[in-house]
Amino acid sequence: MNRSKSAATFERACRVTPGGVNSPARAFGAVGGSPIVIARGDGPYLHDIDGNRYLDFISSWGPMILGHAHPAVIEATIAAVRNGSSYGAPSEPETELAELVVEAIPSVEMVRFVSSGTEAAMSAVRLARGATGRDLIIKFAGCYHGHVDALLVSAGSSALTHGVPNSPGVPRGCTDDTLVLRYNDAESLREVFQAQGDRIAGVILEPVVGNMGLVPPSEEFRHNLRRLTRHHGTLLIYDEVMTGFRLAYGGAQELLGDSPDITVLGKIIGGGYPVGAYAGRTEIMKQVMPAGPVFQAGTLSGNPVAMAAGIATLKELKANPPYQRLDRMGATLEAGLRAAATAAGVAFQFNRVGSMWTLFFTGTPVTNYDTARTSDTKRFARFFWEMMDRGIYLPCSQFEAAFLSTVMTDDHVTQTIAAAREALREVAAG
Ligand code: KE4
Repeated sequence: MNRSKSAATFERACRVTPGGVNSPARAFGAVGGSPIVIARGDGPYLHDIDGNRYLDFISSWGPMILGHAHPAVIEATIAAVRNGSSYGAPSEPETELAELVVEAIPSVEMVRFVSSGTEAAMSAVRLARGATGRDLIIKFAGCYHGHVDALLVSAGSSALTHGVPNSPGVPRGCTDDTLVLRYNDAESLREVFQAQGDRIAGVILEPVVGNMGLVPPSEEFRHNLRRLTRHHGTLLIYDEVMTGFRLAYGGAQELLGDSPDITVLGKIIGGGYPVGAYAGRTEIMKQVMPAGPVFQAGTLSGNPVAMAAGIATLKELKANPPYQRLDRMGATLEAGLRAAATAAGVAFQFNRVGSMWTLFFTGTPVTNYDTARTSDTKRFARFFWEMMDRGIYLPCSQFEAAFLSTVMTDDHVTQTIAAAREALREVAAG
């Protein structure tokens, strides 16, 4: 495929933007080569500026569950923008979208909108600390909650590590009260709560992980999370930025039958526009200013155009729930990719929940960050480019989830399996 215009444009971008991108995940660092520059998206496809078309499994890292340029979202945002783009004052769409979220998620009675998942996760952590009067926060290695100082901590090799910043610019003081545990490790959870449960403000996790590649939670892990947090008065925070309205209309918590204290949202609730949210029971959310003392604010929070996109997206998902069909397509894709990897003779694992999936290049079952990191990332990079050259755009890292969208069809799944069969043969040949 000719990608010369992408390469030239990326070089230009590198002169005026760090790394040529506005978010590191897009820079193809994990797969090598030069990122493709997108001209437009339509339905299940992305088109680059060289005129190549790709079946899109990145889905903008999750938001585009309805595919690109969905007519209902276009119509809603054009109508909204004709009324102006930002008022700095309350508007009805904010309340309409909040009511849709409250109606969708039983554990949620109140919602505060912000402009990104990072902002939502940061605010949720501050709320947990403010509401409990405690400082300690638990997170899990391999889970990502945006670039929140307190959560940018390195994943230690042991079951429990004290937060050590994993980025320059994060002072040690920001992570001193962050504990990092191994995902799906109920034993270390029990030990930490036994030792210092009454000091822990909150536990934050991805209830189904997308950010180490797809990793589902074990029943034991989830049961202990809810039991221990409830017993010790710690707030359980489900970061559903990726899984919210993706795995079920009520998110991973609906699919799993869980009830966290605070839910963090983003991506799909903005329909491709900048929206994040944190939400929970009234007694907790009423701690947030101006109702309560916990400070949080934002110029473009509840932006009317972004709200219109979110409302159109949720109304479409509510009116025509795609989840069973997405799961069926996912199962067909899984069976096909498993067969292709087996036929090629490569060591692999395949993890999937609904429309989120990851093909790991390792012979070790992937249940946490340690096992995810046994993957052969060089093989993944080769697979990524072999698929790109066959018009299939996968997430550009072994440690990301791929997404099916509602505008994909069985033919798209068949096409993807056929491409993977050829690509995996090339990977196996080395
Ligand atoms: P944003 O600040 O990027 O809107 O959301 C941060 C965030 C929070 N929580 C979860 C579970 C997330 O997946 C994310 C962001 N996800 C990444 C993809 N792994 C976004 C891609 C990027 O950083 O460019």
